[in-house]
Amino acid sequence: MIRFLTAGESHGPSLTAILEGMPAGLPLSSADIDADLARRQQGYGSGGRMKIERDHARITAGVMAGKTTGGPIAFVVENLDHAKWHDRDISPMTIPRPGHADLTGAVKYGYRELRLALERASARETTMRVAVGAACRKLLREFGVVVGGYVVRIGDVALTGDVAHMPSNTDYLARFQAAEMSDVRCYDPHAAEHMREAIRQIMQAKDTLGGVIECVALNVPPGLGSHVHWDRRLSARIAAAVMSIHAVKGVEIGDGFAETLRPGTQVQDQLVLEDGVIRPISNHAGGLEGGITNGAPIVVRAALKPIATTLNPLRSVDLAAGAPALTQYERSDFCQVPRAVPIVEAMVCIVLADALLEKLGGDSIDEMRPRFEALRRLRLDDLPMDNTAWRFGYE
Ligand code: EPS
Repeated sequence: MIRFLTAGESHGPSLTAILEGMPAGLPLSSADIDADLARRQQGYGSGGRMKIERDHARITAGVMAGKTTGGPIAFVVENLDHAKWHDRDISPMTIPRPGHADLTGAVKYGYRELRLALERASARETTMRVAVGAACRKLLREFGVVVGGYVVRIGDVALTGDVAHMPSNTDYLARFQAAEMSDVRCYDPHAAEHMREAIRQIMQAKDTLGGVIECVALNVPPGLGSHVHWDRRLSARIAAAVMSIHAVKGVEIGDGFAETLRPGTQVQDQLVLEDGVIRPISNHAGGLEGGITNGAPIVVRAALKPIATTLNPLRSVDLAAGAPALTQYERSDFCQVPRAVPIVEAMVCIVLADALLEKLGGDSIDEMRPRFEALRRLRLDDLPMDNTAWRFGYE
């Protein structure tokens, strides 16, 4: 339902995105988009580029008189740094940085200069993911869905939560708000202090540090996604979308890998009936069972590796000289994890908006609204069981 493309190089004149499939009648302005773009620019451990850019999305199609028309929406963000690159003579880059797309991009496209790979592979592209995600976030908000996130690990400094405690929506909203006040986007001030120190030390050591981000979607109705095909499972769609973010090397849903440490009876979310509504007593599944939303908060974690560009050089090969060489430094972040929180949120918003549109259909917000109200929930009344025997057979 929702499709998008981005175009643009890190130091080219501008970045572009086209978002297709948004229903008509959604109020949308560049201020909605810019708020998330600004969040993507902030975070301790950023490199010098963020001091240069003031990312602003110009909406050049698909929104008229303040509302979406149903046509493709186009966003343009200028690269202010382009002024310094325009018509500049470039000394050839021939030493690939391990972990970046320099070498693989050259193998794939036959580049005779590695900067061509760098320019498009740069995480600068995530600006447009965030722009598209902000529009999808606006759609989700119309239906009460809230998506937020925070950092739960930087290097070996982890936020240790109480696993037995199931956070309420209020707890999650408080976490989102507190994380936004922190320059490492961690809601716990004590852990944030240690994370900050770990980033400070890594900058001093001329190295880089990765971490883990947790993203949570609240008030998602049950019944989005499907168990019937691999590519309709919402868990798989979320994982693929988050995995597509630069430097993400792992994605977990709910307790993820930790579920393998416990027996089944301690992993499944047991059900109780309260006032005619079926409720799980825990949320180890992270809001998804059988690839379908179950109405509980969707909890997604993304593991980001440390950025590949390091001030301390790494061993590589000069492809022009055909000899061993050390990497040369390109301006970069030291720890991108705090800045990447809105990027993970954006990809989750895009997938959830897509799944909501798939479930509801409709070309306008007005068409979607009554269909949303009529969705089956976890009320016993919504789930009438025939309670009659039937013969298992096909003809
Ligand atoms: C980024 C812009 C880039 C990098 C960074 C993210 O700008 P520049 O190369 O001019 O400094 O700072 O990209 C990477 C760290 C990377 O490895 O691709 C941005 O806008 O987020």
